[in-house]
Amino acid sequence: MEMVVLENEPEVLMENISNKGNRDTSAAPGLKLYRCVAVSFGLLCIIQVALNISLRLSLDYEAGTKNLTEERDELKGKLNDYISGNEAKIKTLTGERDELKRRLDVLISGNEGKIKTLTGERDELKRRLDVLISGHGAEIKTLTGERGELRRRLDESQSQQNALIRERDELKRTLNDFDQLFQKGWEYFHSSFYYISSTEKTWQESRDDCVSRGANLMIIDSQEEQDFTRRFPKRMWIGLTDRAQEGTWRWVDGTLLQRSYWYSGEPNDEWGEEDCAEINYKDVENSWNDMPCDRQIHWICEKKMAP
Ligand code: 2F8
Ligand code: CA
Repeated sequence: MEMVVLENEPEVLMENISNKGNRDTSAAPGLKLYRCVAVSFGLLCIIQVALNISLRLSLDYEAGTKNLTEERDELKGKLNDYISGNEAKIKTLTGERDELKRRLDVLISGNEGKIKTLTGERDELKRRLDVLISGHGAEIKTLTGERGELRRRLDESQSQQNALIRERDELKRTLNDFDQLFQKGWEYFHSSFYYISSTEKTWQESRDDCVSRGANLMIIDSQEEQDFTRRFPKRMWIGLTDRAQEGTWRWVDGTLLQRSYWYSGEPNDEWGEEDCAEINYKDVENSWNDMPCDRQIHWICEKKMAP
């Protein structure tokens, strides 16, 4: 019977191929057998692979476990070596600790009474202080207020004292300045110092000299100052000029001339070249004259002091 099947197999196969996938298995028992063999072979392969993997894993695990065990044993050995090498030290330290504990206990038990007494005294003092504070609340409040007021007044007088010190120092400096100027021959009048030269220079040179002395040529802006100039019987340059613009007279600080004291007929700009002002006619109140700036005469400087 089987022989018949095998003999017919090529024909069956051909028939199956010509049927192009016809699922009627009853018509191809040989194909069924092939399939069984193929499936079994495949399963065997899978089982083989699974066996290989599990064998590999088992070997790795064993090796890992072995390593860990070896490491643990090595560490144990090292720890034992360390302990045996430091045993004496550990023993000494433990002994010392126990001795200290014992002495502390003795100390505490020997001073228990003292500690109790001190605690009691402290509590009593606290209690008495509380009684004192509560009994004198108003008094304490008043005293605190007074202390605050005294502090405030103290601060106030301190700052007043500081201000006085500053003022004193400023006055000292001023006094020193005054002293120096008097010694150098300056005259004091109405919050200004005046210097009357003993030599003669042009208007510009005179002005430069005043500046080098920390001053400038005199600016006359009051009747009193004009009268003051008459004390000096000299022809003197003052700080007035119309050099910048003919006919517009300005003081050396840049201000325009307001009240003037020109002598009668002045300023006349004689020869068209008189651009600087002098005190000339000392016998009269209106004593000013315009003069060529390059003429050499005396001059008067003014240094204003703080009023
Ligand atoms: O008469 C006034 C006249 O006198 C002199 O000139 C002759 C003055 N000049 C000099 O002193 C250089 C003028 O300024 C003055 O106006
Ligand atoms: Ca003149």
